[in-house]
Amino acid sequence: MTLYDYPGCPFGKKVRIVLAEKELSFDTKIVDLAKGQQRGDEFRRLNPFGKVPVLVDESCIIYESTIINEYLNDEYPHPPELLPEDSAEKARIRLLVDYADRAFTLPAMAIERELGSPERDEARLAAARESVTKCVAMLERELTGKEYLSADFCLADIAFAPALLHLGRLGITIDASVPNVHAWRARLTARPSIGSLLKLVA
Ligand SMILES: N[C@@H](CCC(=O)N[C@@H](CS)C(=O)NCC(=O)O)C(=O)O
Repeated sequence: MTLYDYPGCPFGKKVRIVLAEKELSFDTKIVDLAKGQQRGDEFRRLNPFGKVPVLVDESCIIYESTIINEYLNDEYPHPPELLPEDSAEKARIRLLVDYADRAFTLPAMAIERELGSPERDEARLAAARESVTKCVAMLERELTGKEYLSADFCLADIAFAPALLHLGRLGITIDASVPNVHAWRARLTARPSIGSLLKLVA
């Protein structure tokens, strides 16, 4: 199995967590986004949209981190099962995964980009911060009385993890004011699949 990835890409990290949870071995191929390799014909044959991550599992080529993670969970069903069985609960978890990508990870990436830009767009920065802050408030409510976003650790916990680990670097503090999120982050970081991400080149 080969994962096409770029260091620091939160969507690649989302896939790496599932690969680690399933104890699957894989090779990594770095697509140099800074050099525009994602726009080359060779990579576009794998993903016509020119984005990492892409997973190649024998003859199967998959892009979009959410689809890759669902594939891995279906194809390698040995523990842990990362989606609940109940259809309604499964739909709720899938909505949370989608929400994590759109309302948390992408705005977190926008904050990082604006903070590092010499021509910072303050309005864009404020909107991205507001989205991430609202998301943290939603998570605080969602995690009341729970260890994870579903009864067991699941794909939604995984979808939030990469950006969650880097919020401090973006000036967003997860502290005792959001005790459920604070405890959840500690629980997630204690899992080897997620704790090991902290050592990856950010
Ligand atoms: N929705 C996609 C997003 C992937 C994505 O945005 N990847 C970024 C790197 S983190 C990328 O490849 N960007 C290259 C480009 O847009 O040219 C997923 O979940 O896999």
